[in-house]
Amino acid sequence: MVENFDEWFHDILEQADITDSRYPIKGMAVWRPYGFQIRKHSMNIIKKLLDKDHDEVLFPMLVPESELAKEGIHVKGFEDEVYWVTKGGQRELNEQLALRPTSETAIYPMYSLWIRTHIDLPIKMYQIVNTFRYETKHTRPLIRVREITTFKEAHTAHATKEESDEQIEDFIEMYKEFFDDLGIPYLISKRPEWDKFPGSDYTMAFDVIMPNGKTLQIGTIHNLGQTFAKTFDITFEDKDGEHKLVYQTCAGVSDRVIASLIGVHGDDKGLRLPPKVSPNQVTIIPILFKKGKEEVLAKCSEIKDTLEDAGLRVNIDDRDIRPGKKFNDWELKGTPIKLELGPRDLENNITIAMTRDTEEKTEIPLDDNLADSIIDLLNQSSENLSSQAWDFLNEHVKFAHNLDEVAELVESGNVVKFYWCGEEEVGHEIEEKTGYDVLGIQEEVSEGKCIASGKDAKYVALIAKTY
Ligand code: PR8
Repeated sequence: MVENFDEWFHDILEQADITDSRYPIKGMAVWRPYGFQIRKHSMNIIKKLLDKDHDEVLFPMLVPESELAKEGIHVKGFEDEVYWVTKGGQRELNEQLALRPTSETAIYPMYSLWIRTHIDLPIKMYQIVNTFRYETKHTRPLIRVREITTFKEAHTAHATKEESDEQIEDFIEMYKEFFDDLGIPYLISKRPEWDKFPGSDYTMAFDVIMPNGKTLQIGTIHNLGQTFAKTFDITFEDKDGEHKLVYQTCAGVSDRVIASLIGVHGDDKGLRLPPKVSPNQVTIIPILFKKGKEEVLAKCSEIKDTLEDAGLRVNIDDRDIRPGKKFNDWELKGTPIKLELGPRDLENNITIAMTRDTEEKTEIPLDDNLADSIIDLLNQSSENLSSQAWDFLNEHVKFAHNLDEVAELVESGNVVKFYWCGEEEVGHEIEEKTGYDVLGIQEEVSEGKCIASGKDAKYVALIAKTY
């Protein structure tokens, strides 16, 4: 899998019924039922986190050209990626309409209408929608798509700079909680100037290391300062009676969350899904013979009811095919626990639980503690997937003292930390010489020399091969 991760990833999406890329538009795929459920459970986690202090909204998908064009730097960043609607039926439109590549220019003109005084602040809103980006780099399902089907975007406005800085910290904590829940390990860094979100003051990003050593950006948090407030005239009357511009932030995750979930936990046999997002947390596989068939099936239903009453998602695979084939199928689909029940188990009043993460078999008595025993196994499975993934990430972050070492370490599948003077030109030089991308700054330092300029280092930064 590690040897050819991209092929593995492409195949598993089709084999495990996640998405179907045969849809006849490049960069746009269909979510199939199994994939849709993984997506739904994952989004429910982030929705729950956001619902604590954000309001969910829904803005139109089309943005008038005049609004999109207002913020110069922002539109420059997206001009090559926008899809345009130019006709309504046979008629040319008076003004062409953009399919939102992101929704700042749809949302902020309305913020300008809604925000009047300090009482209206802070505003914290989010939506989960599809956005469109005409990506020119090689498209890949879930990783680089032209229709981002699962775009969670949050947009906040505040009275003071301090509050907006706190909001950035809050988003970082929220994303940590979200990715921790999915067992997805991450590196957090401040993007270099040349890679920040168009129109932002600065960008904080979460990256994961995929099994082949390439990093994938899985979440971004942008401090927008007052740039958009100036452009869209978002002002409020403060307590002192003065009219002031708001400070803004926004934060986004995309389909890449699902890509990383699949990538970091999967193995040669297929998916390994964390119980929280697995469509089925327990799959019951009856072992049927002519004799005792009805009794076994009845017991399977009873077990299903018991586990469902305890709040678990359970299915019975009673397809008329060999049990071996069922085990393989559910291994591929990554169901966390398979429960096997045959006539002999029924006689002994036990079931055999097989956990996908460890591939261990445990005999579980069919008594009043059944649900508790299963829940224990599921919790262990979550923890185990998460700790395996974190171990992998931690083992693949190395420190390099010179550019040769950077190349050596990145080529053997690592993300590399290095001392950097922080100068933009030197950053570009490092990227050009190595052919890799500077992810961002991890921490400020007062020791060490820059690996490219030899000047005093200001930062420890990260460099990697990226998606
Ligand atoms: C914003 N505005 O838009 P961002 N396929 C899959 N995922 C993608 C793609 C793509 N083609 N392009 C970007 N992403 C801000 C924040 C509202 C919300 C992912 O930010 O441009 C990025 O990796 O950084 C990122 O995690 C997220 O979408 C937000 O995109």
